[in-house]
Amino acid sequence: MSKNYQRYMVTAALPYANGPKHIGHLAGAYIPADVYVRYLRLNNKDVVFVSGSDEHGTAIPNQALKENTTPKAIIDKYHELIRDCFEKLGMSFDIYHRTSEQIHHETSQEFFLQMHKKGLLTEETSEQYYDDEAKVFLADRYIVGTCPKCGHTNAYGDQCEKCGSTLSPSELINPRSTLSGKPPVLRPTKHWYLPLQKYEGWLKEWILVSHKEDWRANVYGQCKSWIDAGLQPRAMTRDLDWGIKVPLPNAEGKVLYVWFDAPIGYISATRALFSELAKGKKEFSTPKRDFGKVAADDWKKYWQDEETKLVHFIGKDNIVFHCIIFPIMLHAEGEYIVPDNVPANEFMNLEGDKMSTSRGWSIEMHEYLEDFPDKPDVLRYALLTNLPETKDSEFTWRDFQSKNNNELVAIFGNFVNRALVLTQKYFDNKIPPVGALTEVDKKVIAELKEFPSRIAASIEGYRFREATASLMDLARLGNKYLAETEPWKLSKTDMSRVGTILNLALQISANLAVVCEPFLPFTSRKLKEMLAQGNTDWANTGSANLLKEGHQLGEPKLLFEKIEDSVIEAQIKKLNDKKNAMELASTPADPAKPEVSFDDFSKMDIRIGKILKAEAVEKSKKLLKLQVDTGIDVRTVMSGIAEHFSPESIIGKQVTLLVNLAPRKIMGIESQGMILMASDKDGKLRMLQPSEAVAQGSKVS
Ligand code: B3M
Ligand code: ZN
Repeated sequence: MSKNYQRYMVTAALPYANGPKHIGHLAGAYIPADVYVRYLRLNNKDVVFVSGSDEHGTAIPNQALKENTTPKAIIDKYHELIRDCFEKLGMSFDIYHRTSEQIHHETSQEFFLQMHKKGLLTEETSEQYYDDEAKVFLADRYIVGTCPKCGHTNAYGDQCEKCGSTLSPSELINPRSTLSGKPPVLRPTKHWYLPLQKYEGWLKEWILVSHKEDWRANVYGQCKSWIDAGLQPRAMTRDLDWGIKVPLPNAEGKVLYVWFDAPIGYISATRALFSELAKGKKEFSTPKRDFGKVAADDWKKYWQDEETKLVHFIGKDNIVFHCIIFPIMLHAEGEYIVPDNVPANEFMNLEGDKMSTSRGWSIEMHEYLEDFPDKPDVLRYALLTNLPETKDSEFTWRDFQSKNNNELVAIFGNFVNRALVLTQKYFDNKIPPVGALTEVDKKVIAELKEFPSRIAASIEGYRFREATASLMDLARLGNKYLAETEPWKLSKTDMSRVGTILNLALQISANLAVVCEPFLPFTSRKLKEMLAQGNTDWANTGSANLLKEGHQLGEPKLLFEKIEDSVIEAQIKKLNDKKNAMELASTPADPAKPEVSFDDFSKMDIRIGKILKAEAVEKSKKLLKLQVDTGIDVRTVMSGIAEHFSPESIIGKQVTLLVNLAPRKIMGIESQGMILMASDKDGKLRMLQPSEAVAQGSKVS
């Protein structure tokens, strides 16, 4: 902030292409980054905005295993899904790249080689877990065992998902490989390490001294505790068959550590962008920017020139990589600049619980877009007003509804609509002239003038929540102005006064159309159409003279629409249903009972019978009294299924029953056998029936 930079390089974390991404990710990195960049572009700043898919690391082959397909199929599928969602939500990346691209492999390998050549990496051999049967070294995620902290029997080598502890594979009790199920063995393996501790002095000066004031407290605090705890050498390579090959001889089977290559992905994305621009292949999205002739090498200005302000937008779980490890790489390599700021967000919870795709407690971007395809801005707004900038925040569907109905509709939309509809009614849809100004008018003009710089200061200080609140205050100002001046009451008596009021209201609307663009880009476009307004720079806003007298307006339309309770209730139900279904799918089946002999088993006489009669049993919620034709006889069976089946629904159905179970009295009635049912993990019962009807009394064996 202190320095006046010539250009900006803005990055948003590269999401793993191993699954859909949820709205917590949007709130963490993407929406704030997009607001920032759109704001810079409105100020005609030279800015490049990149993101893309992180397609390496064990997350990808892991998911391939789960979906029974190849890593390549996984990255292709999820890259496309995520890219498409981002586009529909208005993320204005100049390029959304992929780390599987050739140019990225080359860039990362060159980077690694350069560090190697400069002697910045050390080679060390250590003992790591190896699967003798699968013949591979096991990444932490491929080792499971008993958690030493809580006793959970399925903890991963890097983390126990039950108690949340961070673990290392050697801490697991009874470790076993997820590939073969066998206990892994320790084997020596060689890797290349980055001695982070050597850069402690530089880091202290750079972060702890230089950025004490301008970095967020949460980011600064995390960095400080890492540095204070003392840094250790960190392996920059892995034994894995999915990733970027280590470009050295004798490095068979070794790939670059995903956190080595992923951040370099920002650089390769920029390279790819400029190589396309240089070929004239791609339109640069910065409006009004004169590039002159772009050379493929121009990417270097954005990464290697001190006059560039580099800003990384990320979530808090990525802080150490973006504030410590990657900057050390950039600094050590020698040619590169380091970030000016890393405005990382905390997490956004959902309806009182942590957001999690794997537990089904999430709103995935594509799920939102399927249900609200015409409302990208409503989500942007609901998230922006609730960003976890200083602490974890929470998304609720009720809050989403209220932000839409009580703010976007009732304030923003209502104000603009009144101004436009009245102008259409009284002034033939043309901007009326301004007459003599009253005190109220002068006050509103003075207040309007303040807004753009106030919002700008918030954005430049990475306080996007505050910026969004000010944006809504500008709409509020307009609403209040109309409420105070009541032009609809003056149409009979003082048309020139009505004209002045509407002129000013439309000037405020035109300001809103520009200033809301970073936050609500789709609304901005719509509003500009309604006002028949061209592009205006941020610098020219704050003026009550954006639209000239006599200017012909477009058709007024509604900017936002009310969201009904039923829609919100359906979303809450959908969320709960998804979680329950996921829980069911991930609950392991009960372990097997102790072994029995064939003789034991063959003592049981199991038959197919037909239910002839079924009736409720007085004073019992659980029991039904059944008459069953067993083929041998017709008998009475008392069955505890009343909570799962109504009597009418099972009459005439075939069932499986144990016919030689000793009779016993239940609620005073003798039960002569037992109906067999499948009980699901949630306790729900389902009938066991032959796939086609068979004669009553058919044996089951
Ligand atoms: N893919 C982790 C994540 O998606 C990682 C970020 C890389 S940023 C260079 O949160
Ligand atoms: Zn545990």
